[in-house]
Amino acid sequence: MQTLSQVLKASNAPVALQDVLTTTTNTCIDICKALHKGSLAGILGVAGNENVQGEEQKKLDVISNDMLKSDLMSCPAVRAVASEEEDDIVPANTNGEYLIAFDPLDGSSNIDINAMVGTIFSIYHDQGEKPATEADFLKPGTEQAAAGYVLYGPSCMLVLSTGQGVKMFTLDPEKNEFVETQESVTVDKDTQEFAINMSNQRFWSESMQGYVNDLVAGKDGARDKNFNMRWVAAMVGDVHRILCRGGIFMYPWDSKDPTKPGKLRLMYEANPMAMLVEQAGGKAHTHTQRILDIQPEGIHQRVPVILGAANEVDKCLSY
Ligand code: AFP
Repeated sequence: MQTLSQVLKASNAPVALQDVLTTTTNTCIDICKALHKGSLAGILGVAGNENVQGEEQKKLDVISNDMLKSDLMSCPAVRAVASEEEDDIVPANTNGEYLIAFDPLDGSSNIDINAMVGTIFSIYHDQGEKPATEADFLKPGTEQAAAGYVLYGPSCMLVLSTGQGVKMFTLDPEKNEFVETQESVTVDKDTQEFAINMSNQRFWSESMQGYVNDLVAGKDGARDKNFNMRWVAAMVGDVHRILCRGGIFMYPWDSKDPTKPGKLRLMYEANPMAMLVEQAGGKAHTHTQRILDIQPEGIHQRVPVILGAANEVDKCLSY
C-alpha cells in the first residue's frame, strides 16, 4: 500500500498543492495525538469564550485551530487561511499560491463524550501582488483545487479529492503517516439510510416534513422500502458513513432562527463535503441549488445541506 506522499507524488497535483496537503495532514496527525490523550491532557471542556458564530469554544477547538493556523502560516505555498474559529481571514505568504479554509474540529460538541470529531479543509488556487483579502476566498465550490477531512475515530482516516475522484487513507501510528486504504470511493445512487436531527422536525418546511415522514413510514407509506436512521452530530462522521456505505444527510433550513438559512457553513463544511460527495458520484444541494455553484457572500455564510445518494437527493428535492 502506498503512503500519502507517494500517492501525491504520483498524481499530477502541483508541488505547491502537495505541500499544502502535506502540511495540513501532518498537523492533523498531531491533533489526533492530542485528542487521544483525552482528559489526561487537561484539554477537554470549554475554553471560556465564543467564536464569531456565537458558539461556545471548546479548548480543543482553539488548540486545533492554533496548530493548523501556525503550521499553515509557515508553509510558503499558503497565501492565507480562513477558519470557523477566526473572525477574519488570516493572510500568510503573499507569494503563496493556495488559500485554505478549515473547520479545525467539526463536531466539537462530541469531544467531551469521546465521540466522532474531525478536521474539514477546502483549498483554492489564488495568486496576487497584495496580501489576500476575504474577497479572494469567495469563489464557488466548483473552483476548489482540493477538499478533504481527517476523521478522528477508532482509526484516524484521511479522505481526500484533488478533482480526480476520492481516496481514503488510514493513519499507521507506527509509521506516523497516512497509508492509502481505498483508491476510489463511490456512493450508490440509492440508499435505505438517512441522517437528520429529528428533534428539529416541527421547525422544518412542510415539504421536508413530508419527505422525512415518508422515510419513517417506509413500506407502510409512499415509499417501496423501509429506511434506517443514523445521526453522529458531527458532519464528518455522517459524511464518512455515506462515503463508506451510502445514505442521505440533511441539515435543512428550519424556522428556529429564520434569519439563518441553515446551520452548516458553506466555505469549510458544505463546499468541501459537496466536492467529495460529487467526486464519488453523489449529489449535494441546498433546497434550491447545487452547493458547488453557490457564489459565496461571506466566509462564515451558512447554507441548508442535502447530500448523498444521487437518486435519493433527487427524491428529496422532488418534494
Ligand atoms: P459542533 O461543531 O458545534 O458540534 O457542530 C457540528 C455541526 O456543525 C455538524 O458537524 C453537525 O452535522 C451538526 O453541527 C450537528 O448539529 P446538531 O447538534 O444541531 O445536531
